[in-house]
Amino acid sequence: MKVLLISANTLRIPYPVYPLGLDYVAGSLDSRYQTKIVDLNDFTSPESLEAMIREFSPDFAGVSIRNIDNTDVINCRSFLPEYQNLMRQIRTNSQAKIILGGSGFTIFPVEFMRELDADYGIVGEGERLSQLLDALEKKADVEEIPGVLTKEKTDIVYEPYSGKINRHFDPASPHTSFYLSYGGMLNLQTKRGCPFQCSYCTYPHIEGGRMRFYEPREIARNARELQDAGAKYIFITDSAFNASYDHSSQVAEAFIEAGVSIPWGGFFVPTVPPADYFKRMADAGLTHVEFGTESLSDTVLANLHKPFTSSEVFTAHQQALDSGLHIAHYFLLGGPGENKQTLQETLTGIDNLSKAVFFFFCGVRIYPHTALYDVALREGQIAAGANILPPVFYRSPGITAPEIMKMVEDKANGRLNWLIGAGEAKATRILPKLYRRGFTGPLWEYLIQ
Ligand code: B12
Ligand code: SF4
Repeated sequence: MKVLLISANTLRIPYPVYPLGLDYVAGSLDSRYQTKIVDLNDFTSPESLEAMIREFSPDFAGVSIRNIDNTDVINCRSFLPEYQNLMRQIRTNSQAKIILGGSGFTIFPVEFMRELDADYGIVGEGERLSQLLDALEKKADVEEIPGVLTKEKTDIVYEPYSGKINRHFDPASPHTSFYLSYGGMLNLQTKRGCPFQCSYCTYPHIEGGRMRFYEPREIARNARELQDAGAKYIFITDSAFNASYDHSSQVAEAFIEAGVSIPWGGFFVPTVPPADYFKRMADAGLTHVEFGTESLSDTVLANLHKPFTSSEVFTAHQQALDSGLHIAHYFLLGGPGENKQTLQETLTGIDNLSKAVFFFFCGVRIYPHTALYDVALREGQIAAGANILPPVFYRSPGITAPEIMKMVEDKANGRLNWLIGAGEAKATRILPKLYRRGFTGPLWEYLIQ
């Protein structure tokens, strides 16, 4: 049996992202299957992709759907037409049964099954592919497998995967070379799940609300593999790396023991860390901290169900700064309770966050399975059962999106370290040039003033 796993994500903003999920999917399949991972970033023309599909002649094609759109309220771009095109290419060049999966798919499984007319889908963790293929081979009932969808079965059983999780990383694969030559960034997961319940966030739904940790020494071994393959930077993809201070500290210690010497970064919650936490992280190679701050108004933070207040943000920021780290804060403006006054509190509060980059998203996307979805439903902003695959953003009665933009732009006053929207314009202009010149890592630190 031949299984072709395709990463369909060609977005290069802010930089191309190594398809980590497919390493795990491939790692779950045993040697009975001839498995090949391909990445659309690696193909220079549609013809070369089609020729590869014909030549490999897969029995099954697993398509990884990561991004739905760029989640930019101002300049929104959907990737659905590209996925539809890929489906046509697979269908016309092979007899493969097509199986969808990935984080974007997991948010809107029924919608994607319909829009892409796929044969099967797997919601959540792709390790279940081996169970699905097994069942198909034995002509058993696939609908019994949690997370599996068919053309007929559209009700979904969400259940975290409890079997063995194994990453298959191939340093010699063509797509690994692509990422090494374009920014040098590879990625790593240290656990799955987020224990917090921020009202707008999809992560606990995608990965589960309970943290499931990988063994720190095993993660450090994986990190060494990436380093030995030539990675110049590692992004830790956990929903929030410091959601467990214990586990993240153990990972950092294991990095030191394993001789991981390349820089790394990830998403952090701006809660107050234990003494010396950031210092110990920096000793283990952490260079970039990306805080999911969202607001500096305590009213808005409470409405978004964030697990911290603004004063904790200032403390966490200072400790990271004192440890010599590069810091970015993400802001999500326009949620429930946002008005001119709360926005002003946020913009004024930013004056206390020295030497950082600020990413502003001026509209909160409504996703299913979130508390915000229920708020929007109650407020009549969306109708029950409405198709929200084309993005719908929450509208705060207290302020409009153009008013938010104007206030942020006025305060930004052209400063380079204030990036509004997905930052596509600035990123498209600057980043590819720097990567071509051999710069590596996320590079936003160059914007810090
Ligand atoms: C880390 C991360 C980032 C980092 C990535 C850094 C890096 N070098 O890796 C950064 C900050 C750069 C980033 C940027 C963006 N991101 Co992001 N990101 C994530 C995050 C938190 C984790 C992704 C990840 O790697 N997970 C770990 C791997 C192992 O899991 P996985 O890929 O999901 O794979 C598992 C399953 O999905 C499944 N699976 C995957 N593929 C397949 C295929 C098959 C066939 C099957 C059966 C199963 C399967 O099995 C895997 C193993 O269990 C997710 C949220 C989340 N918690 O999932 C958002 C997420 C993927 N990002 C999202 C978005 C929108 C973006 C941006 C477009 C934001 C922006 N406007 O700039 C950019 C796009 C960047 C790009 N070039 O694609 C969205 C995508 C959905 C959507 N709304 O469109 C997500 C889901 C968050 C959200 N808002 O809901 N992101
Ligand atoms: S926003 Fe961050 S901390 Fe909150 S639920 Fe999502 S991943 Fe967890």
